[in-house]
Amino acid sequence: MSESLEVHGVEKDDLTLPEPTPGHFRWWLLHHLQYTVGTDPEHASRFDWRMALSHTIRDRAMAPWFEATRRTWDEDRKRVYYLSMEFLIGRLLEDAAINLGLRDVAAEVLEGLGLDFSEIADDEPDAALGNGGLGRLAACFMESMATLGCPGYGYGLRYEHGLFKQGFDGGRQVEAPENWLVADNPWNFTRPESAYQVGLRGDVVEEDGRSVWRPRFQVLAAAHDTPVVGYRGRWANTLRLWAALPGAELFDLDRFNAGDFTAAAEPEAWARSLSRVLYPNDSTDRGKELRLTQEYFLTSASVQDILRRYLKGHDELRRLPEHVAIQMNDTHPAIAGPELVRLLVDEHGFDFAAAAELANRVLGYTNHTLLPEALERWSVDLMRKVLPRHLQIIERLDAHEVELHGPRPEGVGLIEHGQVKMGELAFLSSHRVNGVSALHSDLVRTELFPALDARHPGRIVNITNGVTPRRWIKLANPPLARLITDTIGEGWETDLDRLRELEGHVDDPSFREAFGRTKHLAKERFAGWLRSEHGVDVPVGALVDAQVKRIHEYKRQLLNILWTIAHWQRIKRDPGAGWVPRVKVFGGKAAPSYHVAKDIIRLVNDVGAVLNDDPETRDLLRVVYPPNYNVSMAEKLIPAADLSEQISTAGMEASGTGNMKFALNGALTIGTLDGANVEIREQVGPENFFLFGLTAEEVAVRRAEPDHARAAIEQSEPLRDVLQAIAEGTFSPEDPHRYGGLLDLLWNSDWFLVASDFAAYDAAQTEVDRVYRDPERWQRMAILNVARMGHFSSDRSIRQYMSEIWDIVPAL
Ligand code: 26V
Repeated sequence: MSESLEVHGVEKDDLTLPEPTPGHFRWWLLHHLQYTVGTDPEHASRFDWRMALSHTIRDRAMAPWFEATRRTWDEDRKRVYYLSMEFLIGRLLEDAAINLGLRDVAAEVLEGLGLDFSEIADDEPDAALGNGGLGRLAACFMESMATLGCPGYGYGLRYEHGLFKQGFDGGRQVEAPENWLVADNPWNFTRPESAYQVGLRGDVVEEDGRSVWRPRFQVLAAAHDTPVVGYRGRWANTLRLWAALPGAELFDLDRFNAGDFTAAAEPEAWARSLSRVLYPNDSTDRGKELRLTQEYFLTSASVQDILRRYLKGHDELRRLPEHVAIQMNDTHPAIAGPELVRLLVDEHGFDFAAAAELANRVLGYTNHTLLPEALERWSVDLMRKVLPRHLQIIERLDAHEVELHGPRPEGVGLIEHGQVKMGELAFLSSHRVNGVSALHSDLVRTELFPALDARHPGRIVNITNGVTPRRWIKLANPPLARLITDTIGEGWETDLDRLRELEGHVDDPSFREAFGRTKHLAKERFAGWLRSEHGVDVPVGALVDAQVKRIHEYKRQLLNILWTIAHWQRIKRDPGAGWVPRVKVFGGKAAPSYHVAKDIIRLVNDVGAVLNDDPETRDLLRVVYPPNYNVSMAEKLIPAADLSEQISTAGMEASGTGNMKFALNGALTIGTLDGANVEIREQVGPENFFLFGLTAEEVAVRRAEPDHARAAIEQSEPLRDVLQAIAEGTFSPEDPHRYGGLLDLLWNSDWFLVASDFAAYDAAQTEVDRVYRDPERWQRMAILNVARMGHFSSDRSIRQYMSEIWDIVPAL
């Protein structure tokens, strides 16, 4: 750790940049191109220009960044620390440019140089440091905290390889490593002065009646910071990502000198592996030592950093909760409870009960899933091997809870069947536990933690997710953003409830025409991208129907593609029946070891190949599945969509956030009563939402009925025809039994109730077509969706976290 040096005579004004007029911006850009990037304008590549542009914009983030840090110190403000294994931030350049108010001047200056802003921005790799919803939520939250002036730090891992790149080979998913860091990352600030030792393994010895952990290895956590600027550039927070480096003792110089280079490098490679790659599973992953070690590495480095920062300004750790809130994004950092207790007891002389109480007042836990296979459990043996001291503390915490609250029923403890249950640990370690939509929070209370809820009433609260309107309207959909500003004035970007004012314009013909144009522009842009990037043409003017998200049985992409087949069969039977032309867009990755999900991907591609090639139907129905769905693809697709598929089995999708992005951009939802769909429907009005399917309660009842799948299939002729076509090899003529496994699941178990919901889904889709044939009506519904989605701004979510969990007031 290196101390800062004393300097004299530096005034605040010494750091002030001139107003970003086009003239100055141009000068600055050319300056960076030559003196930072080291190229001259005649030879600069797209990459060089992107670097120069990023530096030019990044410079403007420094003033708010320093200012926010200074104010937080000077005013001794409480800070929140958001611990997350994932931050799915996507590209940063345009986002920063918009928030700093530099997007237009940058575009103008570039144009003067014969360059195009979007082309340069498109050169940036998408930082895919997350799997899906949980990671993207963390990114939206970081942006909202900065916009509201909530002093906050995101803590995560600096994965060398983000989520794998998805390709298709004969319709099958193939995975390739992702390499976002090979080129320079202009948003990174390496902080060599902030590095921590993270101990692993070893044993615990008793010394003078105290437990002392003697770790066998030390891995070094090195900080890499990215500024996160809020809208209008008034505040910036830090996203701090840890890279794992070998501690000095891990390099065996003697061995190296003896010529055994490979063996000497082995422990080093092991240390670096902790931040090498993001785990690509988004549900099942148990008993993997590397994963547990990664989780502890993130948590320990972060908690050490938090305490160091606190102790720089305070000496009384007992008052930690007045100054520090730590939010655990799912159970992945749930070792934070034991880690904080360990540091307080072993290094700061606290007694156990006081440490446990303090930790509880600091920590909060957000649950993002009820799927049993996604609830983390680690074997006691593994825990003993990797984190022996933490295992002791977990056992103490478990006993301590009984001391405080009395004996408890079977199945409530932290350790069961030789496994440590991280959900229960996170629950007991936290003063607040939150679900991410109203329905989900109810289920957390009644299904997941009923006994703990009874012992700790009031601990579970709901905070419905949200998304940032800066990225998901302003950046992704500039024509819509402009129309909104032209109609209701500025300010809606940070006060999204103001979108309601659009309702007054819903019958205004000129507004409606302009609204229609924004959708049309977005569709053209998306179609252009499909053509240039993927070489596929789609019919213009067709209804764009999209389902993009991780491929999971519970999300029911299978239901969507089965219906697509049924629709195709109907068109073929009566091609002249006035069908609404549709483009079915699929997007999403499957975990590499999730075989059923991979079969579904292949089926979608196989079906697409046949349908898109059918001259009778191709103008009326098309299936597209561009590979490698990521944040940047979402930014292009979502504004273009007419219909948003949110069709999970009720009770299984915790919230969804894609559902919010689509509705905010004027897509209508076809969906079940699941996750935040319930609240979206309430907000936009049931008449502006295509609802279908069993409710969560009905799902439970239906599942218990023997042979429910077979019964449902036998009742639906269209579904039978679809299954028969698949079984006959219509979509895999060279391999007719390819989908035998999927069909068997459908007929004989159908846990996700695809068959039971098929008829209702079919009816809802028929209704979609009926309404779409009346463009006035459709458009009215779309406008009302936009106007009534203000509730789902992540600013609202963050304000709720601040008041209901963190006890922090915004600085702005
Ligand atoms: C679990 C695991 C398990 C081991 C390997 C890596 C890994 C990565 C992520 C997860 C958690 C998946 C939970 C998740 O992403 N939940 C989603 O959270 C969204 C934000 O709250 C919510 O909108 C989605 O409905 C929910 O599925």
